[in-house]
Amino acid sequence: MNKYVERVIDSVCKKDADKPEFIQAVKEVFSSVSNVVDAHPEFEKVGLLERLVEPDRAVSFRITWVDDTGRTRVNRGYRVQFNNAIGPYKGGLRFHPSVNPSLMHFLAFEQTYKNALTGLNLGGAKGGSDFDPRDKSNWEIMRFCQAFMTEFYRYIGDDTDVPAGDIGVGGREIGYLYGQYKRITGIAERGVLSGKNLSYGGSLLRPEATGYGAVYYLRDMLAHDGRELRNKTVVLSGYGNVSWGVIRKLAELGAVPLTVSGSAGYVYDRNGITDPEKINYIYDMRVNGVGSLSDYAEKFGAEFHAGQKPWAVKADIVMPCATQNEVDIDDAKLIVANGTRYYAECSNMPTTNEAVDYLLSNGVTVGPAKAVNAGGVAVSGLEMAQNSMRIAWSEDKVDSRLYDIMHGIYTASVAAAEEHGMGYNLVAGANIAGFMRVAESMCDEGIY
Ligand code: 2IT
Repeated sequence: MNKYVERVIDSVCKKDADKPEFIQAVKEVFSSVSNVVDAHPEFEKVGLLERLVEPDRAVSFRITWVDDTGRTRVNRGYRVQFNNAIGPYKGGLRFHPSVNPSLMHFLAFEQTYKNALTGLNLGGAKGGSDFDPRDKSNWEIMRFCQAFMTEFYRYIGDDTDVPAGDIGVGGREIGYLYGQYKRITGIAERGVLSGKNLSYGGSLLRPEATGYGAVYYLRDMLAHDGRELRNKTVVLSGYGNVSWGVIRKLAELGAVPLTVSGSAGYVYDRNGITDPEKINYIYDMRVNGVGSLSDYAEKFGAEFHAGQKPWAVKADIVMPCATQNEVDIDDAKLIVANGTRYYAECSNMPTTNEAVDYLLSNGVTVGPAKAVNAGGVAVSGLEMAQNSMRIAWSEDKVDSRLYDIMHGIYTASVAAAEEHGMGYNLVAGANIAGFMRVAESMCDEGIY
């Protein structure tokens, strides 16, 4: 590996020893760009890599709110503004008990390269809170969002930093956050948040965009080998927004999604999760909190496997859609043993580095998260564009732009890996293509 790359990775391992997810992400990106750094000795002169592993700023703040019983509750909020070389900071907010500084650092770093890959002018950030929305009432969610924004408003703006949703943050939460932002600032600045509902400036297809984009990318992965999605079986995890969009598009294109999962276990539906009744059931579970995965199994004659992940189920394609590090080396061995040929990461860093290496060295085509799931933030970028022009595009227009962006990411990744002597490698290609865009902008903008 390039000596400069090695040195910077070593320094991150020391300086950020308390941030394991961040270290994992830095190693993944930087090991892909070693050949690129060899070819650009000027990067070391301007301290490019040292600057790329230090966020512009990371804030944490107290969020105080009152629950339905009148008790005062305190949570911690975060925003890591990692890099704005190519545009305003952009990235989701996650409300989940697992949120901590390591996860925020990693997600904001990852977002920087993902956003660069879209070809839009978006910098990288991530934020959220350790707040657990699961057992909260609607009014508790509203008061929490208002309390969050009461501190958070000072860090964001439509040309500064534009948050959106992520795990635990959807249209309802974005609405409450936006309402509070407007109340504090007195400005109907719609472009300050994306993922808004349609009623006040959201974009058509933003809710579907991450899942649809992932399937467009997957289609290119298969087309590379002259294959089609029709009748291919797919194992996926999660039952959230990403899984929902993936399942809808797979069903539309004639593929057969077999599984969904949650913390309680997974459902294996041999007949395929393809009819609207099944898909709507899963949607209602998440958005309206009705039903459960075990009830799904009973209602639709499927199997429920309590306490397990779905990776033992045999399928042509695997698409993790739930959360970070949900596929480890033992899971990767199951996936290879099942004869799976295509693996598309839909959640952020679902696979440990060791598991990715195992899949790649066993001939599985791996689509990396920062490319596969970039459709969500891409349509957030399109939402910002519509807001700034004060118009709303048709669904067809958004969908065709989304398709073009995903296809562009795929072709740019293939070309970048080829160009740097790494063959057909979508993981390395995405890292190189995203990295080069950020690196070039940073070199153009001077040392700071
Ligand atoms: O991980 C992600 O890319 C997101 N949660 C979406 C971010 C966005 O700004 O739409």
